[in-house]
Amino acid sequence: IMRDFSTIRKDFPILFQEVNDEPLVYLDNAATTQKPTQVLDVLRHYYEHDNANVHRGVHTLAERATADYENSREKVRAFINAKETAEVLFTRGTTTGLNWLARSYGDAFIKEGDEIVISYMEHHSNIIPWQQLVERKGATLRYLPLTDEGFIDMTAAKEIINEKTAIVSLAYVSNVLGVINPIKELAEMAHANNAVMIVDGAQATPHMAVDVQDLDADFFAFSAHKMCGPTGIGVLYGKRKWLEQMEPVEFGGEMIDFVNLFDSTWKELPWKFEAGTPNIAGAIALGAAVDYLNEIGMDNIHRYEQELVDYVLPKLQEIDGITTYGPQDPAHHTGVIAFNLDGIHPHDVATALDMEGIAVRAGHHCAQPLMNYLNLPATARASFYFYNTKEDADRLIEAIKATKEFFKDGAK
Ligand code: C6P
Repeated sequence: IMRDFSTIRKDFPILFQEVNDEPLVYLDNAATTQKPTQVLDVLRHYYEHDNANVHRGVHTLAERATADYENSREKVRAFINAKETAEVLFTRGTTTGLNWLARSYGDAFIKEGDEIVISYMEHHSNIIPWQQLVERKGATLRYLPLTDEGFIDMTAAKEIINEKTAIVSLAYVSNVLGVINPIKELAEMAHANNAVMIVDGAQATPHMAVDVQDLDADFFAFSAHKMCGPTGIGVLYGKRKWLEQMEPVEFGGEMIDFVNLFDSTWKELPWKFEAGTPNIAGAIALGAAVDYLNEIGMDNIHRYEQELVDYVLPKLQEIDGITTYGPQDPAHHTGVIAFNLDGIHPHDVATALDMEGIAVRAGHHCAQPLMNYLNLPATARASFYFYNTKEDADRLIEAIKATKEFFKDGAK
């Protein structure tokens, strides 16, 4: 049975507070989501009952911690439909996953003259590791252009992804434009040119069902904190055939098999990549977040968020002097909505909204190349999750209207 979205808020105690004497409306979910009691309880239970280091002790607590940690890996495997748990690496988050790839896959496979293809809508985490890699290797970084509504220009993509391409690395969902990129089709284009497809799943995994095999992604990175889990834990999925050929990025305890004086050997997958004491509690809580999301159902979450967008985007577009970025048709827009108000700096918009208890982000959203591409210094951004409601949307609309009035009067 489907959970009733109107009662789901009860799972998130943090939402029931006042900010600046107004009930909080949290619309900064693309930055990080809130955590339900179901996840917080697991975190607390772990530290109160099972806390021990993993993979080392023979004592009971260590066995429990290890079993829970590895059980969580299995939950994540099923959640993204990876073939085997050996392909699921725990990281600190999306940024760590992409950096590991640039170091490990990049060092092993990228040669001078190779081309790495990203797009203008990428987050800095999916730009800078590649800038650094091409500099080390004498390779070239290329950018896929976007259409006016923020879609990847697929005609240009057909030319830019070619026999020189070694890596295509793209966001599944943009953290600014709210578009979903056609990763499956782009993966086919990459593979037709013997390139690997890397997916930045940070803004997709929390909001829709992900199937890494169906996408035919070679690698897929995401963060727990954007999907009801804690900060400091994330996942890098990779096909076994690549992970086996790659060297670990970090070395030390937990990841070794034998250590001699002058050389060492590594454990098998996935542990060879997980040096040092991992974020055990975080991984277990991520497993709890996966359970929680599964109970609601990723398809239900996707559908519900789409209903919110169908409701709020047209109302936003009706406001005089507003510009919303990304697709103008709500059917093609996710719950990440960047916007600007004529003549008011986005930071002032965010501050004014905060005075009304509404949390949105303002700035470049870690996507400066995109801001330059769109000729914008910054935007405000409201981003929705499944615990937001139409009432939250109404509060946002009213507060934006009030902000406009305030600045209009203030300017007189
Ligand atoms: N975007 C936002 O407010 P980390 O920080 O490693 O968990 O995730 C990085 C990251 C990578 N790719 C995309 C598409 C992202 O949106 C993010 C994080 C947040 O938009 C914080 S900058």
